[in-house]
Amino acid sequence: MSRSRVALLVAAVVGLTVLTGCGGGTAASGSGGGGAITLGFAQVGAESGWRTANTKSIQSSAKDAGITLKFSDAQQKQANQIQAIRSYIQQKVSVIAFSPVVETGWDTVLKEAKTAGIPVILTDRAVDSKDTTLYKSFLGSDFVNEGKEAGDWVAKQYASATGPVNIAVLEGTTGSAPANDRSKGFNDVIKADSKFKVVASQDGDFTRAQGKQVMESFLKSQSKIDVLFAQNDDMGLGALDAIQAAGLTPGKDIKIVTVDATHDGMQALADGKFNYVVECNPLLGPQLMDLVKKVAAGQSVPNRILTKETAFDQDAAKAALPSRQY
Ligand code: GZL
Repeated sequence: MSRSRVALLVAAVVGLTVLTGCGGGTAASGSGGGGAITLGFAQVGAESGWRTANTKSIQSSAKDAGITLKFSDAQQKQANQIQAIRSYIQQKVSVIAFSPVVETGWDTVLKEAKTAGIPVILTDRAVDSKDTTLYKSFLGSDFVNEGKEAGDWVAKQYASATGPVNIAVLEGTTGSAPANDRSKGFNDVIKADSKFKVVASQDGDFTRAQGKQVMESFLKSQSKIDVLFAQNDDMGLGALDAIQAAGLTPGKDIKIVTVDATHDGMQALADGKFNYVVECNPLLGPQLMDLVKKVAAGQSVPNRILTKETAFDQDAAKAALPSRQY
């Protein structure tokens, strides 16, 4: 073979190596080949301080992880979340993640994602699908334990009371995992002692406006409320307005226990308007992005990852507030 043909052959081999080496190959959109990852995230909405912190965590973590984020706000409507998931399937994203606004009604769209070969990760809230192959993992809190913590605090506060102790409950969004499970955890504790009477319980949709409106109706219909269990800070903060408008002192005339530990909730606790707050950590972004990378690379991941959380009384809130991230 002539020198010039050998030179051409060598150049062609080197060129091919350089192309393959620097490009890392043309990975499929699933990024199994280590290419860019695109995450489609269908968020519940923007209903509360917790949700705002959760969204910020997801958006900033995706950026830090070099993951391209497609993000949608469903305004707390399941149909919008399903529509967003379908659009992510059509766009052939690498991974889909979402916080299901309610527990039921997901099997069909999750089967569509599975058929399309797009892995799904649940964050924050769970689904009631019996087929656990429809999603790779659940990352979030133990809502039953959060409800139990709130119930345990009430039981401790009124251990020496003879009762009746009248309790009002501002429930989260009907059908949502946090509402279902916080109610279960709370009721499992208080049903053990007949002095505890749930005299009013209603959906406040996790928002301040609804929390205020429902608390106003409770105060009109109930002659005596000793304790308010608000299943998130925002409904509790809305209830404060109603309680004060009725000439009552929150934290004293009506003891208030909530869940989330957002900044405004912790401030109300430090100010003595709330009495106890159970933490529910919204900062799921970093853990979610680690999961997305592993799932995109076809690695196996735990099917349930629970976040670490605590609870605060008024003194603990005063100490913790300066260093809180949300
Ligand atoms: C809990 C989350 C709940 C929060 C509310 O993980 O789903 O939804 O407790 C939020 O504040 O609206």
